[in-house]
Amino acid sequence: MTQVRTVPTTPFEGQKPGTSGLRKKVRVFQQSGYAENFIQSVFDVVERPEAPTLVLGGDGRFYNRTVIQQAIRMAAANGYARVLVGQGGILSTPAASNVIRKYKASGGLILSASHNPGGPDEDFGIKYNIANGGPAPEAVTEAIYARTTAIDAWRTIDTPDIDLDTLGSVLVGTMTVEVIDPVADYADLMEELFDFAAIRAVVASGFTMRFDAMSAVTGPYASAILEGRLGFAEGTVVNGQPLEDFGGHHPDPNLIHAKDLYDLMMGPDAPDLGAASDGDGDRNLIIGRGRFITPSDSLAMLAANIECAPAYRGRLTGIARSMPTSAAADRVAQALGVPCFETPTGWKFFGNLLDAGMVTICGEESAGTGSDHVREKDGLWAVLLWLNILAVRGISVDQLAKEHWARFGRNYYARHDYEAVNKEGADALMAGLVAQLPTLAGTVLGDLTVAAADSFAYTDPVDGSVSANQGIRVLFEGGSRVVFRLSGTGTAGATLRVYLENFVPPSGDLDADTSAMLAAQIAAAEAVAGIAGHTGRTAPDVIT
Ligand code: VG1
Ligand code: CO
Repeated sequence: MTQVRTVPTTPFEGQKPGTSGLRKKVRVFQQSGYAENFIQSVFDVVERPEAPTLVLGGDGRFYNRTVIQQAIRMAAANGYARVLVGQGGILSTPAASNVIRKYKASGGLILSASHNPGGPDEDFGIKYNIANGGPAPEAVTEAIYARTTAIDAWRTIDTPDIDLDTLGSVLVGTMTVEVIDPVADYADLMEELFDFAAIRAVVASGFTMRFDAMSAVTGPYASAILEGRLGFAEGTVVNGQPLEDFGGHHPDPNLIHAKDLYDLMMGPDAPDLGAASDGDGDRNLIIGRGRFITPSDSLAMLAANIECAPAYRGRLTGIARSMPTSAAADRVAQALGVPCFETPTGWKFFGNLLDAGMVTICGEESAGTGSDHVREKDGLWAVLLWLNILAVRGISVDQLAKEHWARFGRNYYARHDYEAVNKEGADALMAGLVAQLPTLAGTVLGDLTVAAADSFAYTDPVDGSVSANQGIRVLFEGGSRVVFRLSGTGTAGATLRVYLENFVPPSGDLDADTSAMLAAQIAAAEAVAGIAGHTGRTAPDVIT
């Protein structure tokens, strides 16, 4: 048997997983032993049965292959019986979640920094998912972090890199490594969930779309499903080749980084549907001809129409949304007579609700939507559900949106991001808000009066665990609100997110300009938080 080699090490500071795994600059990960310390810490603390299987894959960004090869050697030295790795080291985040569940793996390592840019000077990340296919819950990430602060050795075996590009099995020590097709299982799952025949029929009768894969991981998935199985014309998928640096762009599907798509959809040559996904394939952007759909609205509209999709017919048990996500979904839940849960930001908080069958569909304002088919948000899934609904109902995105608002009212919504600001300033801003909390109710800020304000804390209804300090909520009389949070995925300084929401009932103006509808909330946010003073910024970097 191949000899296990134990390599002495000392802890690195700051190996604390954030909203979604450990994310750092590539240069940080390239320090000798950095990735190894973290991976060994995972292996040291996570639950594993006898002869466990590990799933391994990533979004194809720079440094992906290096860490995959090292993780295979370390898995062999740490008692894994089998590793399933995506061909070329590729697995989108939702596809990895599916593979973990389908092949009953004990967990998986997903190598991605998601929507963060890639390349030698940009970002890398490692995330561990548990046996249900979902992101490790906080108790597990905290145990991993604690282990990183005390680690003194990692284990490996000395064996050359395996061929990641050829499908099939090889032995690494006594462990089997199977290089699997990253797309096939996922595409099969999508075909089980949705009415592909109905979609094929509208495509054949002239329905068109553009899917921008942003040179990230969804290219091969989108090509196989949209052009391959559904019959969309060749060229429907653009930027479909995964690149190590995403072509120098941020693989973040929003109106800034997917501006070409947005411009196309607002212009005279717009296809029926425009969509995009992020670095690791778990986010989605939906734009109809002349009509952008906010992710919060998308969740509500998908939930309201989920009966159109065969796999969901008659089985919507509940809806969950992250706290900063608009309350549009709450109104749908109420109308359908199912509960709506409000969780902290990050997909890991949906896992228990999904496992317990308490919710069927979940979403976040950050362009994440998903269901109980896997335990991650799923970009292409959301696009396919939209296609399924449009095909079955025979209406446009714009018509569907207008009909939805006429029934439920409209939650005008925007998020303002102040990126890479000074950390001390951002912390001071948040501390200033916390200090004001006891006296904010009743305060008049311009046209608005504060009804209540708090620091959001969540008690998981399944296991009772409590997560405090999940963002500051300022709720105004009349139902509008402002939420403040610091990002847990950034790798430089701090990123302040300000979430703005204003509800208009069906009798109100349903087709107004979003920034005009949020002007009072924007002014109130500045007045209460002193954003310019604390960050030195007079305008956000990104508005989504
Ligand atoms: C952001 C989003 C959050 C999302 C997370 C991971 O986190 O706000 O909703 O779950 O990214 O998404 P934060 O802490 O930066 O606000 V992904 O697609 O980057 O894995
Ligand atoms: Co992502």
